[in-house]
Amino acid sequence: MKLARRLRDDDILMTAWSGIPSPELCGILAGSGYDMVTVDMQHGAHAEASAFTAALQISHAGCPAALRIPVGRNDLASRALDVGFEAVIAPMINTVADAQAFADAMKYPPMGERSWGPGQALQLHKEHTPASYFAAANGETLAIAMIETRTALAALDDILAIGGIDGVFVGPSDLSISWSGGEGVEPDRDDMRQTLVDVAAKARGAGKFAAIFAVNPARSQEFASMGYRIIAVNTDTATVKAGAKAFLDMARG
Ligand code: 3PY
Ligand code: MG
Repeated sequence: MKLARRLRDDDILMTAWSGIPSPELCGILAGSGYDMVTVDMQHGAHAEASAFTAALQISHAGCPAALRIPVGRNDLASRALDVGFEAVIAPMINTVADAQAFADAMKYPPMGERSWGPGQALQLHKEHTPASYFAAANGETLAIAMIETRTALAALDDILAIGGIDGVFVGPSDLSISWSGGEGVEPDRDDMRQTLVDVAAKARGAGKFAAIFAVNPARSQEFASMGYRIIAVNTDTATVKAGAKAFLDMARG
């Protein structure tokens, strides 16, 4: 599967972020030059039907698909892999126990407790027989734990030490809420910058990768130079609005 290979090659992947529950729009984003498309069931409006159909549209456009599950929905993490998503992003992983439960849902024994049934995944990833999928899945499908509170930062080393966790994903908006003790949302706070550098370095030191959400797409190269390997370039809603504004500005002269 593509995503794990590209991360092993140390590529920098820009992901689209889909909250509008349209599989067709996901297919359009997948064909627009992004390296991957992430479907968001935490804050996005996707239900299972739109998310699972989006996995087909994204894959048919030749792009890897990731799913962000709602908080604690590890049952959906396993299903996401069964329908062909290559990665699952779990929000609000604050403790080693949170991370271990997520990893267990994502990995087949002996590493974890994932149950067998990758029906649609085998349709999408035709390079695999059932036997080769079973042998490869723990290495090729990615469990990504979101680090977005001070509690999670304190547990980061232990979360990174879990075999079934492949990478960590910084959510700077939630982190800024926790950082400020609930004073407000300020994802681009200067005083979080060194912590962002440290998270990427710790992930690499543990042989894992780091990802981050760029509310401001102009910060993407800065995040890449810190060592982040997956960068979410704002949301589909922001993307559509920016495109509409650019076209209208052009049309109105
Ligand atoms: C955050 O910044 O909190 C996120 O979850 C990004 O999606
Ligand atoms: Mg968040």
